[in-house]
Amino acid sequence: MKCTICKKPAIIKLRHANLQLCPEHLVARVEKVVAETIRKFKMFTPEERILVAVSGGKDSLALWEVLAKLGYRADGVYLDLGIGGYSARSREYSEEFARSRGLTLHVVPVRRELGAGIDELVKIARGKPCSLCGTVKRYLLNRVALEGGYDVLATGHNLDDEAATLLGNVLRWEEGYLARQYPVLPGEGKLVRRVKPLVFLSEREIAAYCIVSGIRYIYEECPHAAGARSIVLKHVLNELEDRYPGTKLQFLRGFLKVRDRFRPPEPVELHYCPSCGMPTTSEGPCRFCRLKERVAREALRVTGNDAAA
Ligand code: Q46
Ligand code: ZN
Ligand code: ZN
Repeated sequence: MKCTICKKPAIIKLRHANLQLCPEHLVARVEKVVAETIRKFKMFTPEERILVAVSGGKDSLALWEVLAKLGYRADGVYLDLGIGGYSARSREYSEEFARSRGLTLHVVPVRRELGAGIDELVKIARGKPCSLCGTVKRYLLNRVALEGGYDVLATGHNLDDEAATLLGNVLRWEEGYLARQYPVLPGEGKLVRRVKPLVFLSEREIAAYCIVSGIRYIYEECPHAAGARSIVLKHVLNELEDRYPGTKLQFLRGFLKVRDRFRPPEPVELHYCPSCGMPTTSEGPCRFCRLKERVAREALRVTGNDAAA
C-alpha cells in the first residue's frame, strides 16, 4: 500500500477520504483538518488563551499536540475523577505528555472540590455514573477555565463521538440537544466558550497520529463506559461505515447544514447559583452544589455513626 501523495509506504487507509497515507502525510492531514475547522467555525484567534480538557486518552492529547504545534497558546486541565486505578493511570499519561512538551497542565482532584470522587459519588447519590460524572466535569471545567482567565475551553470530541451523539439525539428527536450540537458553543456571562476542533477526524486517524507523533496515551476505557448507550451507537455506526465508507462524515456534515431548523423548545434562561455564583439553568443551588451538599451530609452521617459506635 502506497501513500496517495508521495508513493512512500502508507500506514493507514482512510476509505472515507479516499486516501492512503504515509506517517508524514497523515500528520500533515490531521493538522490541516484541525486548522481548517478552527478557521471555518471561528473557534479562536492566535491571541486567545485556550484550555484543553485532557483525559490522558488519544483525542485530548492529540488535540493539545496539534494546537501547540500550530502555535496556539494552549494549557491543559486534567480532572482527577477518582475512578479506581483508571484515574491514577490516565493522570500519569497526561502529566508525562505535559512534561515532555514543556506545557502547563492544571491538575484538579474532584475529591478536593466535591468532597468525593466519582466512584464514591455514585454510591452516595445512587445515580448513573456518566450522568453524575458529566455534571461534575461540565461544572469544574467551566470553573477552572473561568477562574484561570481562559477565553475558550477545547475538548477532544472526534467524528465518531459526534456522529454517535447525533444519532442518539435523532433517535429520540431531542430538539433542544440538536439545536445545541455544534462545534462551537458561544460563551455567555460566566459560561466559557466551548469548542471541538477534532469533530471532522475519525478515531482511527487520531490514534494513528498519536502513534506516529510519539504520544503515549491510555488505551483502557473508563470502567463505567461499559454499559453506556454511546458504545452501542458507535458500534452501529461502525457497521454502517464499514459497508458505506463516509457515512459518519456525511451524517455530521449534512446535519450541520440543516441544524438551524432545530430550535430549542424555549430559550434557556441562565440563573446564578446562590451558593457558588456559577451559571445554572434552574433557580436555587446548581446541581454541583446540590451534589456537594449531599456528599457533606453523608460524611456527617458516617462520622456520627462512627462516634456513636
Ligand atoms: S469518565 Fe465519566 Fe466518561 Fe467514565 S464515568 Fe462516564 S462520563 S465513561 S467520558
Ligand atoms: Zn506520503
Ligand atoms: Zn453552585
